[in-house]
Amino acid sequence: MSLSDSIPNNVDLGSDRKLLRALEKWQPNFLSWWRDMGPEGFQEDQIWLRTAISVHADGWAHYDYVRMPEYRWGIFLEPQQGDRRIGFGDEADVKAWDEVPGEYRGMLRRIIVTQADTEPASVEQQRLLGKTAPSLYDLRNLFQVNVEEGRHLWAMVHLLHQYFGRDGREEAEALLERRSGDVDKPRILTTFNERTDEWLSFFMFTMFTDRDGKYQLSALSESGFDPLARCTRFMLTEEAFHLSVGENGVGRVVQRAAEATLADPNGDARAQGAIDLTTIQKYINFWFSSAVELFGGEVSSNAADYFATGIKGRHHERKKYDDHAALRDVYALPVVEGGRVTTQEVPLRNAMNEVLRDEYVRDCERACRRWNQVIRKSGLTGVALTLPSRRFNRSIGAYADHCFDPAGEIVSDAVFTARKDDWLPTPEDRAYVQSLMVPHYAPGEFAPWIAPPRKGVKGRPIDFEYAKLAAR
Ligand code: BYC
Ligand code: FE
Ligand code: FE
Repeated sequence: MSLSDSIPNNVDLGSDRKLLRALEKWQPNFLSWWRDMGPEGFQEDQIWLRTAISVHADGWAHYDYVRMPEYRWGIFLEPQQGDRRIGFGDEADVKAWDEVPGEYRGMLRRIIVTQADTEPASVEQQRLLGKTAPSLYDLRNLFQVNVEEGRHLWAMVHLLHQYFGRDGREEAEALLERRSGDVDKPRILTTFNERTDEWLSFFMFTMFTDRDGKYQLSALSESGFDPLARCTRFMLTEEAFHLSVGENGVGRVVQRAAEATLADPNGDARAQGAIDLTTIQKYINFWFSSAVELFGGEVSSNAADYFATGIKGRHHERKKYDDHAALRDVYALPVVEGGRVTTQEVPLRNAMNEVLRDEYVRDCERACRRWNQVIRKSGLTGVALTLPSRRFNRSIGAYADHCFDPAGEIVSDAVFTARKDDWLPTPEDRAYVQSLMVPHYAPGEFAPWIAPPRKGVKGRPIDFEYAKLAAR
């Protein structure tokens, strides 16, 4: 890879003049999008960031101060493995594709565009958060996530440019034209149009929504389209950090909530300037139910087609499964019949969205157990956080036409409406959380609603100057 290239890469861009020119034409549009829609008010400041400069274990995490518009967004793919075979579906064991097979072009383009669209969307959703960062440490983590989502956009745009010709280039332009939350040109998936303009939602988003990203990327990293597999595999190494920001961030808010509840004579965390566990639970209910939608319908012929064609596999398809055809088995799916929940057997291939959602839910349950450990350690007893049922508060898929309580039991519309404010954040809850959003920019200082992390970034102390901010 050559760092002197205008676009850092390990895909030998220099030898493909046409592709390089196309990407160099897209680059100023990306930068102009970044200036308009990236972190507002911090573009000139020096932020201590990690930059990927190669895919090797020692090279992909290079830390230094940079101004974000000067971040080196590069194109990196995991190296090609000699003779890679398609891992699943009807063409299992056939040689993996280095080019897009004509008959799957539409499907592949659609998946890549959907994946790509989420990356800039999240940057747009988070663009105002720097103004209210609870600490320099958190500010730096936010911007690290943002520049890496920008790099993920680059990674997907490279695939569109290299493998999809003219319509790929058009899709790449359109990715810079849609806007999160815009009524006329919204982002593709609903969650990416939700407001994420305070930090509790940011931590929930990186916990729950980025985690959907992990499982979607993992499924794509099994793809028979080798460039997509190699590209998403490298994205996953960066994604791990986003997930830790979310999981630890929620954990730190939970820790403060528990400590404040204990410290207050009336057990009122809000009176101590913290966020109460009841409100945190409602945010979990909201963001978890929003993120589980991202896996698509429980019964999906799209998912069956993606699997059959070898485009999108299961999480750890090669490592974890023996039967890569998935034609014999069925999936026992809870469905509503005659007003109650019963089980229906669905051919496994049609249930692939649900199989992936199962992995995701298990991972979220693990995180929730960790947060409950934080509560127990604080000494607070008799309270615990729970994940809602995946049936709760759905508007896509098999459960969308019915109301469920957080435990997953069917309830009437009237009961749901009556209890909604107990289950989901109210305008008053949101206003309270918003009222706490006051910036803390002195090194080592933290907002009173969040506990400091256990350790800093890359061996640096917690009070390290993670950003050199101009006076403001
Ligand atoms: N919102 O067969 P169905 C990330 C549509 S996050 C709106 O049930 P399918 C990140 C669907 O398109 C990961 N529409 O679903 C995180 C279809 O439309 P048509 C992003 C939705 O196709 C944080 C219809 O409903 N990556 O990386 O099997 C920060 C029926 O579809 C939604 C991917 O998603 C929805 N939630 O699965 C930064 C991977 N769900 O055909 C980044 C790529 C479904 O009726 N995407 N629909 O017009 C996919 O693999 C699939 O498109 C989905 C949907 C899993 C999303
Ligand atoms: Fe991403
Ligand atoms: Fe991410």
